[in-house]
Amino acid sequence: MKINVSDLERVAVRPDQYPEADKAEIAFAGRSNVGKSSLLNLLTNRKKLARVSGAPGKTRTINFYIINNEFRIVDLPGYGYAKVSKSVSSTWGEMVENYLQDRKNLIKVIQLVDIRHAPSKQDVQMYKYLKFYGLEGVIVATKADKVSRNELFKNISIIKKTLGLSSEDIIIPISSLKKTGYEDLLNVMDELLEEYNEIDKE
Ligand SMILES: Nc1nc2c(ncn2[C@@H]2O[C@H](COP(=O)(O)OP(=O)(O)O)[C@@H](O)[C@H]2O)c(=O)[nH]1
Ligand SMILES: [Mg+2]
Repeated sequence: MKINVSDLERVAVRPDQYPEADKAEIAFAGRSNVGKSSLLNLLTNRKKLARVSGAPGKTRTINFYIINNEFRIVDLPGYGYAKVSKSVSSTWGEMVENYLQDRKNLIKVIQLVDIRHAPSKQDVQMYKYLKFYGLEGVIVATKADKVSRNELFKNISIIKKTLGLSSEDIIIPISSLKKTGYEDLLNVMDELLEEYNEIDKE
């Protein structure tokens, strides 16, 4: 798959603000600062589609990007930023939960984790949560340029173990800085969309 056209279609905090559920959606989730915006920009080949931030915790909305006029990439607000207040973090939970639990056209949530660190408690919680909704199974290990080749294999096995990945789950190391690994993710997304369209036809 090649992404030729992409645009921010909608910014939402409540379900009544979501765009119509007429197109397949693939969402991206991960803690603040994991590299979600950078990855979206890499996939869409746009420098400033999603805002890359040095200060974590800025995105508190669900952003819907329309891709090739065919499907959507949905940027979920980042979790796990220490400095947010209790009320902000409960809004976060409600916002994400609302979206995940009854979005009919949501086909998968790509979960991002930093390749340098063992997944946090919240990463593990997120994986379990996605599993509950049947949306788990594709993990991106971000910032792959920050580790050596040896470390890469070692850290991937730590990530698999800590999250409790199954043998069918896919984990893809990507560097947005070096622009490596993203073709594998685009292929996975392509397959997911094909599956969805096949089911749709039946
Ligand atoms: N070295 C390196 N830094 C990255 C990579 N991806 C993101 N970053 C940096 O990590 C920080 C957070 O990135 P951002 O995309 O805004 O993360 P988000 O909060 O998850 O959307 C920024 O300083 C980015 O430049 C990567 O692949 N390699
Ligand atoms: Mg971001």
